[in-house]
Amino acid sequence: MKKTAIITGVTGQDGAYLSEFLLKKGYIVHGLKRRSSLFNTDRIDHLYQDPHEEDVNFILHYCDLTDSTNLIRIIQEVQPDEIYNLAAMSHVHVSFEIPEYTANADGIGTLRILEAVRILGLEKKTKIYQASTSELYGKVQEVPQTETTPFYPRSPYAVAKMYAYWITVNYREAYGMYACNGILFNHESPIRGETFVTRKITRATSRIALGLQDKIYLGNLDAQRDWGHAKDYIRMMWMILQANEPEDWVIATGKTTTVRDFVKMSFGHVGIELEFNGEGIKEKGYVKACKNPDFQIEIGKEVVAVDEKYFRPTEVDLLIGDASKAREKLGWIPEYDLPALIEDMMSSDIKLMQKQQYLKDGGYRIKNYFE
Ligand code: NDP
Ligand code: GDR
Repeated sequence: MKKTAIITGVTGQDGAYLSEFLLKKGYIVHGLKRRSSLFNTDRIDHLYQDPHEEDVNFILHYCDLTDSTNLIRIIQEVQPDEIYNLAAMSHVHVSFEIPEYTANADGIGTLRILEAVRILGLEKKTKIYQASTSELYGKVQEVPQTETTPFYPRSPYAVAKMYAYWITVNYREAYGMYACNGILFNHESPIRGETFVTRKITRATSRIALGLQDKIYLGNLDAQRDWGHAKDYIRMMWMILQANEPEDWVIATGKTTTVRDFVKMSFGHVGIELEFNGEGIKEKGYVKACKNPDFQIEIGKEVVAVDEKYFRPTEVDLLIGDASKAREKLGWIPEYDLPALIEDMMSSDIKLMQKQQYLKDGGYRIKNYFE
């Protein structure tokens, strides 16, 4: 018998990688996507199977975490062995703009899934993975952060995720459900959303190197993050649900890097050396040297500037995780370090931007509707 899994947030970065991973393991995967006015399935188009064919293993359903009725109906229909709750309004800065929606989707949305499983009497059948986050640690209480480090959330996103974390623990303890939190530190990839800082940097670096853009504006360059590769982290989501006991797990690389150094490494990847001068919002990054003959970039050119609008009302300054428990008990070993992650993201974005350059050189431009 094939195992059946539901993945919420299937159109997101992790949803796409996890779908491919589970399909390769022989699962039947039911992906839940919310309605949008355009197709937004780019990340999973390569997995699409025509529902009219026989033996379809990848099935998409419309679903929104703010609507418990659709969750109950789909879970009843599918009777899943595993549910991976990856759907969320996942942007920390944006959560300050839409705090109520964030609480509803990220916090109460998790409750809706747990409660649907309980209402349907699937407590002993269905295992649940909750996408918890290092943002729970927020204001630094302890370094490195482990499963026992106290939480101090610093954004509406993190507060909503804190509710989701504890309601998952509560349903496990109250109803004996196999429900677990993966406390995942930042994980990135070539398909990371374009407004998260790493992808924003690798896209802009590629465009600047190719002469398509002059500079990038960023916020807090001093923030430190423990960045890993999404491919390593989604493998761990699956391992968490295969463990003997339901528990909560930290997943991290154990190394931290500033945003500034991530910028330098990305430019370094294409042979462009940067130097930074100035402080706070006056800080700027300049081209110091260019060792790559493919890129005609002027020495001394200002390519990085700070814009206050990217600062958050409350910031998380330093994240660095200790994943010893996952390493020792589940044998998790990440395959990517930060240089390998940057290599993967930069090679992908350079190719993507070369396509844009080709179109630009060919005279293509987007026209207005009324032209
Ligand atoms: P993404 O932002 O790439 O994907 C989020 C997914 O959730 C998208 O498919 C999105 O749909 C969907 N979604 C958003 N709101 C709703 C809603 N109301 N109902 C149904 N679906 C919704 O996030 P990631 O893949 O990076 O992260 C996956 C999960 O892990 C998230 O919960 C995130 O908070 C958490 N997390 C992520 C970390 C990271 O570093 N990536 C680290 C720790 C935790 P659409 O495509 O339509 O927008
Ligand atoms: P984060 O990721 O908030 O850690 O949440 P993000 O990449 O948005 O920010 C990381 C750090 O970079 C600083 N920063 C900027 N951030 C963005 N987005 N844009 C900028 O221009 C910029 N300049 C500096 C930020 O201030 C921050 O300190 C991610 C999400 O995936 C969450 O869903 C997840 O839970 C956590 O990671 C772990």
